[in-house]
Amino acid sequence: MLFLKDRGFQHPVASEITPHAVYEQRRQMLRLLAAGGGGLAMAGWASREALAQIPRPNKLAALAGARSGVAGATTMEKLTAYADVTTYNNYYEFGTDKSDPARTAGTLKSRPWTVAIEGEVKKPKVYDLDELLKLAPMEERVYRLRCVEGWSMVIPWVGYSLSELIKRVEPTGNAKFVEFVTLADAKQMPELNSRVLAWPYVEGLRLDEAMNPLALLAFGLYGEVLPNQNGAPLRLVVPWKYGFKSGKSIVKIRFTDRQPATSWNRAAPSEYGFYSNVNPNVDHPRWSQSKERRIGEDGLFAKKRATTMFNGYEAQVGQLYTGMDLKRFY
Ligand SMILES: Nc1nc2c(c(=O)[nH]1)N[C@H]1C(S)=C(S)[C@@H](COP(=O)(O)O)O[C@H]1N2
Ligand SMILES: [Mo]
Repeated sequence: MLFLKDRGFQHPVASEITPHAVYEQRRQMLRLLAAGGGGLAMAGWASREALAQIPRPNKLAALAGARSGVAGATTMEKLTAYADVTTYNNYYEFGTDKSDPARTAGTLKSRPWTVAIEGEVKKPKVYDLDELLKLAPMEERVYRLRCVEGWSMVIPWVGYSLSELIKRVEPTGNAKFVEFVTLADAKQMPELNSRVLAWPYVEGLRLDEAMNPLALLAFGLYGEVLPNQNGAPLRLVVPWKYGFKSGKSIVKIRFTDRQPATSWNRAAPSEYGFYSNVNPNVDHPRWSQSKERRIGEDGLFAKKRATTMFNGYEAQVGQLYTGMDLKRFY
């Protein structure tokens, strides 16, 4: 704070600062730095303080993460407000309206929790959540999340690369795909009796996609454990793919030699393929994918943003798809 003052920045008195406002202020500084506005001392301050100290909304248990060293893992774009991240959700097990999960997911029991690792691995194992929380150092990653419906958010996740877990269970030579199975319990999830999707919600990745360091096993956001509606206690975040590839509340990870049958692909195969990479050049059969609405920017004069190839992560993941026809493998 003092530092900001010394540099002549305007800021409110401490008592008026919400954690989110402090966070935004620090990020503003980082953007200035990135634009060449600061010196070396500032850069040191920035990396030590600004991204590693995550102000919390003070609702849930703290879960801190150090700034990630993974290339491309932290966008400097403005964060989507915590209130939006936690009240505008897709979690169909808790209702299909965006506002449903925040209201109804209180019944999700996120502890005790286990994740079974099965299939083509040398070390199959049922991990307890506490073991997973200590498996690798927690990192903060600020990812864009782009839903296939045409909206996006910028969210500071806390977690570590999925590859950390994959390395430890040692996939066999037959492992070509990874299947993610999420919780399906009618006692905890009000919509499980509905036929919207085939439960459990299943998603999948090719093994090399799952090994890409950007594929994140997330346990928290905004410096706290995940709210239930965002997929407590752990979920996947695959930032270069449409949001539905990022399964919430994962209970099983299965390594297979065959491409998994995923829930959305089974529900509407012509609309939702296995790959589902964000691609402004391949439209959804019923709507364009070339633009997106950033949640929180939906005022009267807000312009839609251009959707970018692989959601802006092309430098990091483009090589995974060399030679593939992305219109065919949508
Ligand atoms: N189990 C489960 N995971 C899910 C979904 C779901 O309905 N059930 N919805 C997906 C979709 S469509 C999106 S856009 C993201 C939304 O994540 P968020 O609510 O944390 O922004 O979660 C994905 N993961
Ligand atoms: Mo989505």
